[in-house]
Amino acid sequence: MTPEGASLARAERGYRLYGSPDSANLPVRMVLERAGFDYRDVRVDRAGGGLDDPAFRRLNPQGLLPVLVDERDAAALFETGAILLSLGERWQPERHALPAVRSALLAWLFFLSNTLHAELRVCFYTARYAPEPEAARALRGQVRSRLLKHLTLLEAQADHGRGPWLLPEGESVLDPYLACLVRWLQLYPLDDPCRELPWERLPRLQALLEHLAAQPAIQRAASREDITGRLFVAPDYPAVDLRAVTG
Ligand SMILES: N[C@@H](CCC(=O)N[C@@H](CS)C(=O)NCC(=O)O)C(=O)O
Repeated sequence: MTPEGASLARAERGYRLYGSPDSANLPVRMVLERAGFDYRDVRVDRAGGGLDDPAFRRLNPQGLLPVLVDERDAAALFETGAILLSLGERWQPERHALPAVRSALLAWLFFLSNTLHAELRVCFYTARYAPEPEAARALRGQVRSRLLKHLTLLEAQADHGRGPWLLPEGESVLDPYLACLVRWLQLYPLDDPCRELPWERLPRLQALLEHLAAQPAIQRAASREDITGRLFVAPDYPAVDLRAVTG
């Protein structure tokens, strides 16, 4: 096989990750790096209308990041939770096959996706739900107190005494997803981030986040999105002009 043929064959076995710095593609990238899966990036120009591009909408009709295309069969997956489930099944097949572990994994994955992530989106895009500034401020305040209650539930789940992961059986796709959600809560929206979290009431989550942030694969994923410095606890912004990138 020629070198060109070899690299084509490699690319065909891998994934294509559609994303933008520090967007919902970040936990997907962390799992891709952690699992050692082959993938390449497709940068979507959020500020330049990339989410409305007809070719992108054919991959995700919602026009949201992330999208992951499996180049083995050209199948496109959207929704962070669905993508993570599919990667987790390939990365840790035994864990995903064990009924008791699978139940906990699915339950917490859906909680992260349809409760924590969905409510976080209300904080990011509050004007879509409450166009008046006063109402928007009040709504964001209410959602934030709910988010803190959700973190308390996650703290209790992490209190199993078996290590710094959400599941007692060990690391899973849940940990990077949770970590990125907690990161974004502290950083976005840019004009009203929630910089102070009550870490004294969240010691297990803090330990989990610090353990994850120390892993080379997680740091590699972050730096591929221009993120360096603190990742999850009192995190730093990416080294890009976010207003120019996200519009
Ligand atoms: N439910 C979606 C939410 C993803 C999401 O919020 N993506 C953001 C990037 S961080 C996005 O594309 N936002 C553009 C918009 O809402 O217009 C998922 O889990 O994939």
